[in-house]
Amino acid sequence: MHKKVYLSLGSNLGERAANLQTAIAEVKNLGEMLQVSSFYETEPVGIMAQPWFLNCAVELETVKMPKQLLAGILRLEQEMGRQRRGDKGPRVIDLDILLFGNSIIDTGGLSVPHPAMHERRFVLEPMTEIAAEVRHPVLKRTMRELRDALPPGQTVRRLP
Ligand code: PH2
Ligand code: MG
Ligand code: MG
Repeated sequence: MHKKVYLSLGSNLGERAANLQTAIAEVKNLGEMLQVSSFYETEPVGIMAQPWFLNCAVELETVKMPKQLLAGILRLEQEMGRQRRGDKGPRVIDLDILLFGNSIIDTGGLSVPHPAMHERRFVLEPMTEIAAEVRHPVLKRTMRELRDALPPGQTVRRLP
């Protein structure tokens, strides 16, 4: 079965835009890329004392199962030199599964929808750009509604 999947991509180490471009090119091996958002320069959320991120979101159509897709993503992060130190510090590349069709998944190592996506402007701005009317399967709100409901803060600037 073909499923529509949304991923969030982020980088705040090295050549951030080139890192996103490399990851986008590699994600094309995991399915058919349907949409890529603009890149956004975003204030760090969580640990503030780290460089600003570039973030984007992509829409992918895939026949992979969620765990297979996750394995492909983790392999790509490793190939791009991601150091996992068990923290939320700076990273060359981070790819997160936001939505996997309408699936609700909560198994060891994979939670979909991404448990924090509805709180993050760096996710919801690019998602509103490419998937404004797509509905969160748990919260039953669209990406635009979730974005509009965010409290002020979390600076996000769309790059030209
Ligand atoms: N990722 C995090 C934690 N904080 N902040 C921004 N702006 N962008 C991110 O991608 C990001 C973050 C954990 O993965
Ligand atoms: Mg993340
Ligand atoms: Mg991640």
